[in-house]
Amino acid sequence: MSEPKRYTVTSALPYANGPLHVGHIAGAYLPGDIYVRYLRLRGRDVVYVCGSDEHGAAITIQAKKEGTTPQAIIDKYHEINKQAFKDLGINFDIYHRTSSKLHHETSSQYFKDLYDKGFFEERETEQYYDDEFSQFLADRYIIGTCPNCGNENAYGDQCEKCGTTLSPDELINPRSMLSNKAPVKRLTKHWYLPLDKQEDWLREWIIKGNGRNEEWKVNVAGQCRSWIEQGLHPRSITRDLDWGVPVPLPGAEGKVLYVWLDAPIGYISATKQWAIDNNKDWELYWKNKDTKLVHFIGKDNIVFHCIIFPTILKANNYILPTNVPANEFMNLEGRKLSTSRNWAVWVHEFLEDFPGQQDVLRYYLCSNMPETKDSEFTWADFQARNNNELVATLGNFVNRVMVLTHKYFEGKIPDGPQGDLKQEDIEFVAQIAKAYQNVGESIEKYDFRQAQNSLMELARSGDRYLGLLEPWKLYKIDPKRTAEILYNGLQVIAHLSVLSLPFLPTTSGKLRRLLNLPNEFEWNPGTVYLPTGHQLNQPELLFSKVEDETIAKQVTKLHASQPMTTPTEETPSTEGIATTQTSAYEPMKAEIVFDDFAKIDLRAGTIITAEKVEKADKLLKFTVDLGFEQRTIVSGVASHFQPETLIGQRVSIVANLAPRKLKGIESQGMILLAEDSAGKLYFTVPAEGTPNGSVIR
Ligand code: B3M
Ligand code: ZN
Repeated sequence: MSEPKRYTVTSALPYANGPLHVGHIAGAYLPGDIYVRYLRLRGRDVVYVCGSDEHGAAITIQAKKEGTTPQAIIDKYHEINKQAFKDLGINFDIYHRTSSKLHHETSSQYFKDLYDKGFFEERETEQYYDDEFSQFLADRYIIGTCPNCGNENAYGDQCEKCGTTLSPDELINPRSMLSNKAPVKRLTKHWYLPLDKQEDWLREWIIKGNGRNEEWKVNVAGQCRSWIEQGLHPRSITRDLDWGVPVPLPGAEGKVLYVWLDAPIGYISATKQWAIDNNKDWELYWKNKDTKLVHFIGKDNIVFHCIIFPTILKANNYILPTNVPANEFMNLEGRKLSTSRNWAVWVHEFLEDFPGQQDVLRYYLCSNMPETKDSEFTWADFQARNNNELVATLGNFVNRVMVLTHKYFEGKIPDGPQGDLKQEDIEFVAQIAKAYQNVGESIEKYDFRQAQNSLMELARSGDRYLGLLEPWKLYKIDPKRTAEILYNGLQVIAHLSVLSLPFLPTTSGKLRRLLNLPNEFEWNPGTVYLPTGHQLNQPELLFSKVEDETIAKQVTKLHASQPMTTPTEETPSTEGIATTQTSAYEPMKAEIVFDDFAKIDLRAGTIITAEKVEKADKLLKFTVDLGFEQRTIVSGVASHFQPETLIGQRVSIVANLAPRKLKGIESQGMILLAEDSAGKLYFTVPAEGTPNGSVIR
């Protein structure tokens, strides 16, 4: 595509069944927001749409859990999430709702148009039914064992443990989410999307890339390829449910559109509402071939955005996505983020605990975005990034220049260099153009971590420039040179205020205020924002240090949020919904003979020292007393335990494991830990009184 005339950018519509956590933000919202803010900065025509996904079993099941109605659930979480996005500076043009009248009309008409074209197949099949609750059991209403990984609590549409997309018939030992009983089968009629007939063009478009004008990320292309290569099958796009968009056909009472059919159409209805509110033509944003469509999502939504939605877009002559830059997942302190297990950093709680520090969260999530592989949120890393990068580099550079300009030049922009420029000035000023180029190129490649790093590189070069020339020592002997250095520093700060806008919008605004500049930006390294004589405002700190106590509090809060006995799987347990006591056990390993076992030397011991390993988030270093000797053992458990609580802990260890070096420390053995299916760790403790060094066999 030559330069697109306009952009339609979407971020996945979050289910309005719970609050947002940092994993959601890092996955689909922060990258979308950075991308859109950047496009705007460059003067492009963009609409950025999002909204609440308010249909499907995700909502009705949550309503049962909270003992209320689906309507109450969506009203509650729609508001909470809309506010959280706003407070975090995620700047949608519209945050719509799929329960709105306009969306119901739009998705219903969309279905109707495809139906009239004969696009669907109608089938009567036997489906699972709960006699006790008189309800068909689709999607999350049916649970059973995943045929892929053995997880006993996989849903009828997906196994959350291994990520496989499933259909109810694939579940082993299916049971009803409502009664916890084995379901019966009943005949019911549904409409199917014949994906098998779409295979040819999907192959051309996705696998060969013909007709696409951007490379897709490997994780995205790979998932699509494996779907297509396993053979596409017709998929039912209606459900027997009383919550959703009714199927607009005679004889379809009690049936609604499948949530994954109606939700992506939510992007279109959101655009329509925005167009009505802003006097725009929505069709240009969805049907004009000069429009570039980009979907920001998490990896669990790939097939819906790359295969199913494009199929129905194409059938109604809409444009297809140019790119679907899906992210992987972000984990938290060594475990999978989980809403139902309350293992999360909630956005609204973060903003309460760290008021006004939304940019710090944005910065940390961007620097750690799971772009090509899963990443890890740790509070220690959050603190380090804030203290070492935002405070010590960006904040420090800006503050030093501001303070010195006030001290020496009454807060007015002093005279810049005249005539022949010094080499260090040429090199420093050249960093501005380089930063524009690198930030722009990386964002256009959806490489947001790298883009933010290029922004910080400009701040780092500012810090180095000051460190090298030390204007605070120079003023007495050479005020003219001091003026030049500060002049250059100030020009760089002005450009930092532009380049930081996509990533750190609040900070960008603060910088504009400090510099006494209006919020009018140009994407141009040559723009001189600060002429000599321009008056600055008083200096103010941009960022503040996050103290150890603050971090310790957050870690404690996270662990305190865990129930005493961790539920084993994502199984709700409230009235009306069956509780399952079954747990997901790891499959057994292959049989071994006694001699295999006899090779392992297991001993009882006691931890006598425990400390963190520097520059390794996950590692703890222990000294273990084995009676006859003491051993150093390094173990990857730092996110599970506070080292100081482990002194005196009895342990069982593998004493004859070949030594291994971890972060330069030789680990002489292994501590045995049990892990439950939720990822929680437990020491395997020798019985009280067992002397250190005793052999375990
Ligand atoms: N609500 C699934 C999810 O939150 C779904 C996304 C819809 S995007 C059209 O993961
Ligand atoms: Zn599975």
